[in-house]
Amino acid sequence: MTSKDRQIAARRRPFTEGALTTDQGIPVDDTDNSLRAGARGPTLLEDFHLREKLMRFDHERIPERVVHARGSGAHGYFQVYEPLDEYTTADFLTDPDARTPVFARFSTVQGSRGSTDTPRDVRGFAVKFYTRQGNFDLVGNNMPVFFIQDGIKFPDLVHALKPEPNNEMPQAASAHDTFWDFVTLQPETMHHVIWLMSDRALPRSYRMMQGFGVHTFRLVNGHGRSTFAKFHWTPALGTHSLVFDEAQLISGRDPDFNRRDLWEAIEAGEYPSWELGLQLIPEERAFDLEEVDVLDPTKLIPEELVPVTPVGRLTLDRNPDNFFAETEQVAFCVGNTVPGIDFSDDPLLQARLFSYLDTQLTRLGGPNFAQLPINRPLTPVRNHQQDGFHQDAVPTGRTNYHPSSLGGTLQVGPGFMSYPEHVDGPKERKRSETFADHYSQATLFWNSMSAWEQEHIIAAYRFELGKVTAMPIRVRAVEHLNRIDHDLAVAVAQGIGVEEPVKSVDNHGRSSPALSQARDGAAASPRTRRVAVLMADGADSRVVAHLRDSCTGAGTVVDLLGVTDAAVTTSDGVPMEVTHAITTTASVLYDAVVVPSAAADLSVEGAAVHFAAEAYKHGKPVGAFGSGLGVLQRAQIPLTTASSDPALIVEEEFTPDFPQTLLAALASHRNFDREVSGIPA
Ligand code: HDE
Repeated sequence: MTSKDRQIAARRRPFTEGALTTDQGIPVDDTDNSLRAGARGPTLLEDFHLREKLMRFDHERIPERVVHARGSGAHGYFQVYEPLDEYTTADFLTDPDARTPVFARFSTVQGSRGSTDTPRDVRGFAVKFYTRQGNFDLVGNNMPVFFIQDGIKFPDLVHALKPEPNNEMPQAASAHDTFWDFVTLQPETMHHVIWLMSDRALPRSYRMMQGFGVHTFRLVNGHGRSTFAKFHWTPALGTHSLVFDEAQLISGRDPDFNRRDLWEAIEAGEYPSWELGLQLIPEERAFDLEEVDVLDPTKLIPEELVPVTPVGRLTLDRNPDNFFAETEQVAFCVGNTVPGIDFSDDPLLQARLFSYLDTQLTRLGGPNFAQLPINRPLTPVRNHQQDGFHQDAVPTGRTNYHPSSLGGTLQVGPGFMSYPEHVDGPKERKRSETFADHYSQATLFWNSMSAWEQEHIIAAYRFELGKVTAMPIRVRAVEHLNRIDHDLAVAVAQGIGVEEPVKSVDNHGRSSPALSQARDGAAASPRTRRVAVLMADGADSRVVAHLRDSCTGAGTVVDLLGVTDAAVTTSDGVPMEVTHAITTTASVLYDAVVVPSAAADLSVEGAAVHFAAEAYKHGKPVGAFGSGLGVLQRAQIPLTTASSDPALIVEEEFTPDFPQTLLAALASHRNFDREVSGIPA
């Protein structure tokens, strides 16, 4: 057949159903070769497929979020336990049969979209509820307070926190001069800063962190009665953190650590869930809360003062189909609210009501972003909004205004009604005196920490301030710490070359036990925790299988790691596949490590010894039996402390109790007391 005949035959072929097309729907015969004048000749401008393909590629990026750029999302649902009509008319909070679809996005704050998941940072916890009355967005964080009291300071805060403008360093880190310069000049930040220095800034998993609406909101019931409310999310798996050394190592080993964790858990059917709780404060009580103005977002209301009432459950059960279309394009807005949920006069919240709607104009390229599938409410949208970039709908008819007598009039009301709060006051740029105390709650937080949590906080301040080059900033920071707690200030000063301060204020001595993560152990479970089993030739296949099955039976993930990727030859000669070679992974990607007995001596393998030593240093459960003990000895793990260390499980030979003890240790997360007894993380 000549080339002309081949052309004719090809032209006569019917188009293939489902074949690749251009954006205009034209089927394409070749997407691998551009149109050229001869096989070795120049490319022709006429090639519309090439031009379109490159044009689309050239414009794939949109501006990343100015804060919270790096995030991961998932779909799920929310269900309220009991009707909350006493407090609100919000449909999704009053009908226990309503299973409200949601999309949640978790994020870091400082870093760019491609930065690591595990910096020391606040985490965003934003949930879009697609309710039967329209979208309600709860755009919160994993810490219950915020740095500043007035939204007008937000650009200053974020400029100081982000990489410095002259050299765009450091990425995703608050440990630099401009951040500490700003916060030490703006003492209202001190409470949030101590949270940032705590392990709360290093969540083990998005599935294991709390969420908070931060501001006081207002619930309004059918009689028009308003109750102030604070929103709390409590994770079913308990609240757990990494240690800082580990978090930094993970940044190199797996920068997608939290993203992968969320994705894999959902893929495995281990659906993360959180209980929604409310702190409900009748308006009349709002002014007698000791030392707390409910409008001040740098303060929390201690749970001991106003308990958290559990009201419903959020479950995430579906990963996005497309990261960009859903996780990147989702547009949260604090102002997206439904009848029955209203705002308070918190000046930070008020500023946010502007900022979120505004930022999407640039980020999503115009005013029609609510039409994107992920942002669309489930309820019909009817209004006279017109035109603009990316208008997706085709409005019909002549009347695009209200009122009209030419037909097409839309009914208005009943609908969202703002709470008729009485306001009266002179126009002034002034903060309330009830916002003036910047230290008492930082002290409350410090007093509420366990010994190991306090150690971690001191180490974090030392690390962060140790990176600050301007000595006066370090000195100022110590002065502030001295007003929080003298011992804390002295411990930090000693680590950063600053003179120890003289005690100036007495610690008020109050604490709020609910703030400590050490208290959370009871809620913990080994489910979805990751166990590394370090394998060597000659391991007993039945013992390893028993160990693995007991652990997976309790919902943990077990990886068998070999010295290489090759299968291990077990004692009965049967090959046993390994998941990875030890050298392609790291202890920081696991929650526990076990070294079973084997004929081959694993203690001569540096990578295995390092693996066990590092896991031990990070407070993780470490177990071994038989010859596996040699690895722990070589790692200089003090085996004699096993009787007082529930996370150090060592046995001369494997017993059926071994997996149970390991699982119990995993459920308790870590043994951080190891560090207090002299081995710092
Ligand atoms: Fe945000 N914040 N914020 N913020 N924020 C944004 O909105 C802003 C604040 C929070 O996963 C931006 O769509 C101002 C507090 C989360 O998409 C922007 C102020 C809390 C997310 C913005 C605050 C938050 C954002 C950037 C002070 C916890 C990520 C991109 C007045 C209660 C949402 C965007 C997502 C994102 C402004 C303070 C949480 C610029 C002006 C307090 C979880 O609009």
